[in-house]
Amino acid sequence: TAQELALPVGVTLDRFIMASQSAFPYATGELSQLLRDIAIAGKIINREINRAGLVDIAGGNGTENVQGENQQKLDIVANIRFIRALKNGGEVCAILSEEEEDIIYTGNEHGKYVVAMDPLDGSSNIDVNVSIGTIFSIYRRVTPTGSPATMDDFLQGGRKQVAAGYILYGSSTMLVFSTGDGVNGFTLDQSLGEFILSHKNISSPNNGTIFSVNEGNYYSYLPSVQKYLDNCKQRGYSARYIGSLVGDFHRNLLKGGIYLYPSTKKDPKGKLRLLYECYPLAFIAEKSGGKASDGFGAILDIVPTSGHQRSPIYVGSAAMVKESVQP
Ligand code: P6P
Repeated sequence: TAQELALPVGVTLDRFIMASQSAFPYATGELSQLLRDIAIAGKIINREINRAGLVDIAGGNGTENVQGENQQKLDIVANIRFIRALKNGGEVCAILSEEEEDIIYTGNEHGKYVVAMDPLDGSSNIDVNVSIGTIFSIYRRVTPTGSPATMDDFLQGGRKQVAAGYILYGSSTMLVFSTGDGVNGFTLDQSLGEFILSHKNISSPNNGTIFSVNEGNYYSYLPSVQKYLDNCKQRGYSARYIGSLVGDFHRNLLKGGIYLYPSTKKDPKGKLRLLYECYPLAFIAEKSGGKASDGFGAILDIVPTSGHQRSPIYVGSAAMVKESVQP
């Protein structure tokens, strides 16, 4: 497998992809190219984010996205940049983005893949300089190449993802992804403009003492969730919640912990989106030894019915997720 490849920490993303590619002769290289295209978009968005304080693009621009949320200008910039990178790369025939209700056609009707993405999650944190992230999920299309993609290509279910991951724009910028064989993290070397393998074959601790949840919703949670949170506090666990999913998820992935966004009175189906937030992070969680549940079963086993549907999510260290969803 790619993990057995003698790839030392420090190799570039390109070198890693080429080595992994040779480990999978059947892979014809399109997915490799697609991952490179995502990395390119990440570098461009990283540059825009780092300028956000300097150029007047950080503030809200008055329009609303499909979520009814006030779009930050960087939301729009990130959405445009990702679409352009995937369009130019040629491997992707269609995109489903949090920022747009309908499928975005790239014109690459012979592209074998579709991508569901949240181009910039947690974008309300931009103005206050909190880490934000891009989340992506990749499927091989099921409709015939040469024809326009349909929602069938996006509603295949979490276990049909061929790859998924995120880019975290934090104290450093990291690309973390899996193609189904382990999870690897690459840190952007700004001086080289290269993603460098920094976290090889990430294994998420089976247990942890960090819980990430919006305590402000405590009285709106089910009694079973309240009981779990009470147990965390009685055990003296650390509460860590930065209001930015990718940042909270990534810290818990490395250190052990659980992120919960249960159903609330305001969001009875949960707040987070299944296709481009819950599925990709559940994929990363499971491929690194963790778990992801909607409170009833594995997130990846949820049968999707619409592109922007929401789901409750309990994701992170396996033992913590198991305990958190006990009735
Ligand atoms: P709340 C950001 O809007 C987001 O989608 C996630 O990044 C974050 O974890 C969550 O919502 C925060 O939601 O309701 O706690 O403010």
